[in-house]
Amino acid sequence: SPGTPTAWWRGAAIYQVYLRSFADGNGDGIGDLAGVRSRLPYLADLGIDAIWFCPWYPSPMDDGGYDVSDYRDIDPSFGTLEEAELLIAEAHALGIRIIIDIVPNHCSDEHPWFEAALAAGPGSPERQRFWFRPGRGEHGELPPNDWQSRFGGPAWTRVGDGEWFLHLYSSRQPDFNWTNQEVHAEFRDILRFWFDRGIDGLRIDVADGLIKDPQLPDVHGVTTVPLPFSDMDGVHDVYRAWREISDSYPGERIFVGEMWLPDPVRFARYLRPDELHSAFNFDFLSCPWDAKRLREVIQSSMDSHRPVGAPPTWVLSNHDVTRHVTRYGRSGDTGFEFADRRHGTPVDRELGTGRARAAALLTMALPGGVYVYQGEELGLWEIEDIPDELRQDPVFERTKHADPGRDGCRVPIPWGSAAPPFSFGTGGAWLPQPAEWAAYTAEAEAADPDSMLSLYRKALRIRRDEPALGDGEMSWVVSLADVIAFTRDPGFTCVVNLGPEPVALPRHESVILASGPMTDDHLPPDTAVWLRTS
Ligand code: TEU
Ligand code: CA
Repeated sequence: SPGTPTAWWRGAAIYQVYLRSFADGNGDGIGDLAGVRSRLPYLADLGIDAIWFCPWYPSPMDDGGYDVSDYRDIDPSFGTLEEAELLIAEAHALGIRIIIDIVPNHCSDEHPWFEAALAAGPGSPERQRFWFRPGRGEHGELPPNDWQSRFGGPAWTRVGDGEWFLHLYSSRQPDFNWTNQEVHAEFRDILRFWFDRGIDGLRIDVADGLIKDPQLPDVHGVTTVPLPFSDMDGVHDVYRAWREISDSYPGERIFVGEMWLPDPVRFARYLRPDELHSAFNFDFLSCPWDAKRLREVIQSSMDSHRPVGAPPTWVLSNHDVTRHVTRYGRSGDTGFEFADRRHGTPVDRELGTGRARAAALLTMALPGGVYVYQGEELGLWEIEDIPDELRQDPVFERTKHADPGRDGCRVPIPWGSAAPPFSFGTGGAWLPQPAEWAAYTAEAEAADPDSMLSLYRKALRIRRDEPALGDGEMSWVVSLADVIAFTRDPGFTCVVNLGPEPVALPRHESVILASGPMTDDHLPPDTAVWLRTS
């Protein structure tokens, strides 16, 4: 079923924890489960409904844990399985649900299956769990096809015996072969393993991946759909089988898909009642701060989700993209593009912060669920001046430094104190934090009623108690071209001014919350307001 109308996830505020950057409990400079457990009261206080953990499994950490070597355990740098179970119980006691990441498209080159495949050699059943192929060219010295890794360079790497294996991401992330039934059975068992441990949902990494056209045809540089490695029909069979498993557990255990698909109708096919419950809507990540464009992406999400009965979700930032304070503070166009992180383009941080505050109220007022990426509630910005030798993201190396990678949005969270590591832990932080963060620690912001943290706390709590917000419908209010205005029933209006001049507020009974100061019933530029209307 698509869930009862009141199912918890339909309007949930879900907080994303990038574990190694969240809080360090043992002083080794890397975030861990002990750190999260110590900060659960902070998260409960923030007013979120669930936490989504980026991968916490054993991993050589070539791609921050998205290279999994054991799907049934916890990386020792993060803690133990027992600790994860304690964390799940403690979160539940605070009314917080737990979603974990699952990475079914690929594993680590240190996964026992891949090690076995290397040892067993060409033609072995072990190799058939992955995509091993002979190369092209006279001596097999060329990759089997022209597919490119999403981290740059060919999607194939050659092994000692001359065969090549496929990896859509780094060469340390071999792609599973989902034509092999052992892969299907293995993942179904992994799902049960974690549902049995009490998790409330799974975020599916590269959910449009998994299935490849077994002919492995060249794409000749085409990057638009349909592609032989994305959004193939067979992937829906996988999720129908997975949904039977989640539905067999009590409570609403959910799947959240990560699909980067340009076509909203094909996107919504994953959200059918017997497949995934929900998926990340990434439209805001590439949409400039422009009323017309934002209205269009909002409308298109509403239109594509309605026929399948799934609520949309709203995402402003995550661990893969430039933080939105920075995106919105870029001069000129404020769109975002992966391949063009535009480090060095001037950023007006005050402007970006004001817009980020308004965007928070906008997304939290829209129908459906909302994601909060750790640190966005503190108004953190992208750290662009990380020295090259400290950068960790494989994107940086694979693109030969053309793309600085994603470290700038993964800098460890400042919790308190006046100097790095800002109580992230007692032993430093795995990426350098800027001195300016002294004014952006959770502790400093908690004491300031005008801080981003105070805004998020108020907004998330109002959102949780306000019957008009979360799942449901909205109606646009006809307004000025630079203004976004809509109502939610009963009696709630959200207005966002994206233009250069203050605008008069519509008729209202009271102001519930504003993202910045207002003057004489006028909404200043780059400001949002929630109104009680009748
Ligand atoms: O990302 C999927 C993805 O295709 C992009 O978000 C990718 O990170 C980007 O193209 C790189 O510049 C997911 C995870 O969110 C990401 O962190 C992982 O690196 C990736 O899968 C591989 O597991
Ligand atoms: Ca640690």
